[in-house]
Amino acid sequence: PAATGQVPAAAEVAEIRDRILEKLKHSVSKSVGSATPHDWFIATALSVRDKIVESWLTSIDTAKKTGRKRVYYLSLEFLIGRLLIDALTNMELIDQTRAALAELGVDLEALREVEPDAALGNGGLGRLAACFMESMATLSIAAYGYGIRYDHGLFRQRIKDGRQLEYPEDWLSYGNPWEFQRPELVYGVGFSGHIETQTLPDGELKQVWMPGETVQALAYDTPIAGWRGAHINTLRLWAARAADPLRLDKFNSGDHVGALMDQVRAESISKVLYPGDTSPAGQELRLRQEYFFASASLQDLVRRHMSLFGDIKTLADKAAIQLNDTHPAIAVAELMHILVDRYDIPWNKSWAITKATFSYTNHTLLPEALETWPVPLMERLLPRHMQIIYLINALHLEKVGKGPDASGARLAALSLIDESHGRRVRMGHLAFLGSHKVNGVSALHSDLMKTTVFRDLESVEPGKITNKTNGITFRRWLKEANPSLTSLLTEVVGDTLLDDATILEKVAPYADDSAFTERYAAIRRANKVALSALVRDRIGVKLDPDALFDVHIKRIHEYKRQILNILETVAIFEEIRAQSFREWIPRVKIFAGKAAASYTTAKLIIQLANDVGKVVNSDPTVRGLLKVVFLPNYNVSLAERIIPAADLSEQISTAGMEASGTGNMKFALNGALTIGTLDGANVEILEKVGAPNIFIFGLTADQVEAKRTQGISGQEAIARSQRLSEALESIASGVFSPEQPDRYRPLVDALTYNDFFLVTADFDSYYNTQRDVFKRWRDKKSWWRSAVINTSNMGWFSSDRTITEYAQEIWNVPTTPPGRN
Ligand code: 26M
Repeated sequence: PAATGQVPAAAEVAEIRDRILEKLKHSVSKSVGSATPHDWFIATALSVRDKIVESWLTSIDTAKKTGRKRVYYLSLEFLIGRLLIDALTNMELIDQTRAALAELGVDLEALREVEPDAALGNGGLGRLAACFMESMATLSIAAYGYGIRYDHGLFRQRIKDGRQLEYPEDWLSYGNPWEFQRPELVYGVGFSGHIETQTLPDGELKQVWMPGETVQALAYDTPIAGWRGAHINTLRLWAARAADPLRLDKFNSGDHVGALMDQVRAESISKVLYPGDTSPAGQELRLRQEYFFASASLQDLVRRHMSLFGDIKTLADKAAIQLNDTHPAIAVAELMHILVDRYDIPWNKSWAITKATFSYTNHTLLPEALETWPVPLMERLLPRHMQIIYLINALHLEKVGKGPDASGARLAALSLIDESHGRRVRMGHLAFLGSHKVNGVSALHSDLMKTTVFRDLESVEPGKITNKTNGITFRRWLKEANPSLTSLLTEVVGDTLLDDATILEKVAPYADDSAFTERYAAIRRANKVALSALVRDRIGVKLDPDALFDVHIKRIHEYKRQILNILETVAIFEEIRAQSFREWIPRVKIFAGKAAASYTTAKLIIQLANDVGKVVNSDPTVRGLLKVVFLPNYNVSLAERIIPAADLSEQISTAGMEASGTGNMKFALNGALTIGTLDGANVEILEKVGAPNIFIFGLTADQVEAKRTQGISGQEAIARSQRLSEALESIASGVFSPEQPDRYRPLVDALTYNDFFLVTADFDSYYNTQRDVFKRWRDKKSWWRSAVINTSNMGWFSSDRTITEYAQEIWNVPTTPPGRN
C-alpha cells in the first residue's frame, strides 16, 4: 500500500470505492443520491471494519494456537475519541480511501467530523488506556481491554454567559459501526444477599454467597487495530441489563411501576460515566459499576483460561491483569472469591495466584482522589468480599505485626481499613497487597509514591514499586493529528518512523538547517490558520496566525493552576494598556477544559477565563496584541486540532501534584516549547530536550513540601510583587465582572489567605519566564531550532516504549515490534 503523499494505485482505489458503495446500499440502505455525510461515514467505517475483522480473527486464532499469555487491561475509562481516521491509518488505507471517496464526490475530512467522539473517560487516565490499547496491538501483545459501555460518556460542555453548562453526551444515538454485540456472552453479577456456611464432606467449612440481586453483563467488542494492521486486539465493554427484564410476575400482578424499577436499577449501572477526575463521589452506584465490570471481566477471563488450559492453578502463567488505578481494585477480592469459593483452592495458594496475576498502576497522589469505601456499604453490597478483605487484612497485619517496628500507628497506616473517619476500606492498599508490581507513571511520581501514600507498604515489600513513565501513540498524536509535519519528518528519517519512534533523533541535525526549519515553521503556520478558522466558527473570535499561540488545555483543576496563567494574562493586559506604545509580542492565550460539575472553584476559574477574554478581546488599546479564548467542549478531537497549532505548551502544575501528564508529550512532539514546572513527566522531557529548549520555572516538589510546612498564606508573596497585587486587585474589584464586582472575591481570598497550590509563590518566577519566552520568540531562528530539537528528542515518549517496559518488567509477555512485512 502507498504511504501518505503517494498516489494510490487505481485498481485498489476502485476496489475500495466499490466496497463503500456496496456497504452504502446493503448495510446503510441508501442510494448515492440520498446519502448524508453520516451515511457515507457508516459505509466507509463498515468497509474498513471488514478488513480489520479479517486480521482480527487471525490474531485471535494465533493467540489460541500458540497458547500465549494474555494481558488484561482493566479500566473504568477508555477515552478513545474518533476511530475512522485511526482505523484507516493503521490499516494503511487512508490515501486509497480518500481517493475512492473523492471519486464519489465525498470529502474524507467531512466524514471525519461527523463521527462522535467515544468519550468514555475523564482525562489523562482514560486517554492513557486508549494509547496503551493501540500500542499493545501494535506490539502484537495478546491483550484485552475491559471496561464499561456507558450509554453516556463525559458530559458535553457549553459556555453560556461565560459559565460552564453540562449537557448529556449521546455518542450511541446514531449507532456505533465499530462494535459487535456478543449476545452469547452474558454473565450474571451478584449483589447483596447473605452468606451461608456449608460443611464439606471432609468437615471443612465453606462460605457460599447467595446474592440477593443479579444483574446481567452483556459483552460489546470493538476491534483495536495496531499499526500496519498486523495484529488486532479486543476492547470488551460491558453493558448492564436486568436479569429478568420484564419481571412478568410483577407486571401481571398489576405492579407495572415495580416491574420497571428493577430494570431501571440494573441498567443504571452502565448509564453514565462518573465525571470526576479526582475526587470520588463515594456513591453506591459507583461501587456497583466497579464491581459489575470487575466481576464480568474476571468471569470472562477465567472462562477463557479454563477452556484453553483447563487448570485454574496456571492462571498467573497465562494471564496478567493490570489495574488502571484503584477503580477495578475490587477484582483482587473477586479473584480470591472465585479461587477459594468456586474452585476450592486453599487460601494461601489462592493468594499466591492472585498476587502473581495482578499489578496496579497509581495515577495520582492527591489525598482526595484515594478511593475508600465505607465498611457498612461494602458489607451490604458485597458481603462475601468484605469477609475476604477482612481475612486478607488479618493475615497481612499478623505478618507485619511480628516486625520489630510494629507500633500501633504503623499498623493503623498499614491496615486495609482506615479507622480515622468512620471505618473505610482503602482500595489503594487492596490493590497494592494483591499485586506483584505497583507502578507510578513518571520518575518523580514513582519516587513520591515511596515517600508518601505507600511509604509503609513499600517498607513491607521493598522493590515492589517501580516506574513506568507514560507515553502516547505517535500514530494518533503525530500522523493523524499532524499529517504534514509527519510527511516532513519521514522525508528525513524514512517511513519507518511510526515503527520505531526513536529514529526521530535523526531529525536533530536539521535544527540548524534553515531550509528545513522554514518548512517546519510553514507547517505550523498552516495549522494555526486552520485552528483560527475553527475558533472563528465556534466562538466568533478572530485570531492572528502570526501571534504566539500559548495553549493551556486539560481538565480544570486548582492543582493544574489555570489561574496562574490567567493572572499573567491580566498582568500583561494591564501593562499593554499602560504602555501601549511599547513593542508587544502579539499573543493568543488558548484555554480549554472541563470542570467536574460539582467543583465550584473550577467552574469559577472557567468563568474567569471567559470574563477576562471578553474584556481583553474588546479593549481598543490592546489592538489585538492579546487575545484570550476559551474553547468549549474540550475532547480528544479538539486536542487533535489544537496541539499541532500550539507554539507554547502550558504545563504549570504545582510541583509534586501532576503524576505525569501526557498532553505535555503531545505538544513537545509536535514542536511546541514547554513552559512548565519540575513536575511529573516534565522532568523527563527536560532531560531529553535539554535546558535551553524548555522553559522551567517555579518551586520544586521538595520546595513545595518545605514551603507548605511554613504556611500557605499568599500575603507575603503578594506584598512583594506589585504586578501580582495589581492583577489580583483588578480581578477582585470587578474589572472583568462589572455586572457583579465581587464575583471573584472567593478566588482572590483563597489565593491571599489559603494558597495551597502556591500560585502566589510561583507567580514572579512564571511571569519572568514568560518574558524569556517573549525574548526567544523574537529570535525566530533560535525558536524554531528549539522546536525541532523538541520533536527530535520525543521518540522515547512513544507508548510503544512504555508498553514494552510493562511487557518485559511486569507482565512477562513477548512483544513483536511492527515493521514492513
Ligand atoms: C474516581 C472515583 C469516582 C469518579 C471518578 C474517579 C476518578 C476518575 C479518573 C479519579 C481519578 C481519575 O483520573 C485521574 C487521572 O486522570 N490521573 C492522571 O493520569 C494520567 C495518566 O497516568 C497522568 O498523566 C496525569 O498526570 C494524572 O493526573
